[in-house]
Amino acid sequence: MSKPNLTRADVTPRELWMNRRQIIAALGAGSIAGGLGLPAWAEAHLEPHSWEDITGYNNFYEFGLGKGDPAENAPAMKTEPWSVRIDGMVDNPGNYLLDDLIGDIPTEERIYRFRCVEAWSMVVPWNGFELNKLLTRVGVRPEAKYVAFETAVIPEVMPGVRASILDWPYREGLRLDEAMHPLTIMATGIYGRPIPNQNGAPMRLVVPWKYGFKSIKSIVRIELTDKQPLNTWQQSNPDEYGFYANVNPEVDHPRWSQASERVIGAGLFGGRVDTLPFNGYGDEVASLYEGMDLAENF
Ligand SMILES: Nc1nc2c(c(=O)[nH]1)N[C@H]1C(S)=C(S)[C@@H](COP(=O)(O)O)O[C@H]1N2
Ligand SMILES: [Mo]
Repeated sequence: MSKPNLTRADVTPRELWMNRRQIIAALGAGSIAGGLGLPAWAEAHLEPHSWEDITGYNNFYEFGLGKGDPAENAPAMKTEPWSVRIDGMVDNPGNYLLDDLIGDIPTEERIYRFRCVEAWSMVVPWNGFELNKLLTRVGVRPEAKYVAFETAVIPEVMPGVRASILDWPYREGLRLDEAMHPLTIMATGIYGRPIPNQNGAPMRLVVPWKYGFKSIKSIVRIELTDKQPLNTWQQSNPDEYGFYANVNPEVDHPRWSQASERVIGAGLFGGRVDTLPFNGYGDEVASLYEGMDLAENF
């Protein structure tokens, strides 16, 4: 991964660097994040991390526990063709080829801070589309209250699956209003390139105000349901990981503080910063949790 004495410009191809400058200029004009606007602190930290950091330091336990394991092992996964099963409380259930499901939905760039429950963070320039577009397309029935997701299970190329580290498939879930929120995206690219396998190709969820484990990778099933889904990390350790998993500096993990985070990368952008409620997206999402005790619903 990145070497301490290099700047971003040194480790990133010039065309990407130039794009980043343009992105920042665009941010000033308020054209990112669908016009939602971003808090001032976010602009200051919105310099995206390098391609090397984003694609070389990963959590994807199907491919191993080490941060470098996904980059090493995930390229062996075949992502074309890819099918996604849509089922439960939807008007148009079925097994869809990914291209048929999302092929003509336009993608846009979203530069989001990404905060892992392990207390590290990065800034990632995703390419993707709002999940609500996909859900609207398949037709959510009125009785649906939650969305449940599952990752592919391909033991031949997934050493972590063969080693039974967790109960596979990896599962995640959102309340329907969280899933429909304009900040919630399906990502299919990073830096304008197809999303690498280690980051969750060909399509992964990104929910920027929640801990990273909610952002499930390499999705093969989306189910609309009226029951709160049991997500993999809650299932494996309910005292440490909940369903909501909203970034919250005031609720510590039982084994470490969540008050601050280590920004991945050396030099200019490395270091520790305070963690913000909802990862800095509180203006947009805090109202979703009005009246809820977020220490209890961690
Ligand atoms: N299927 C699957 N999705 C997953 C994970 C995983 O192990 N398996 N790890 C989660 C965790 S803990 C984090 S922090 C993010 C990491 O995403 P990144 O590697 O793109 O930074 O993916 C999440 N999605
Ligand atoms: Mo994570």
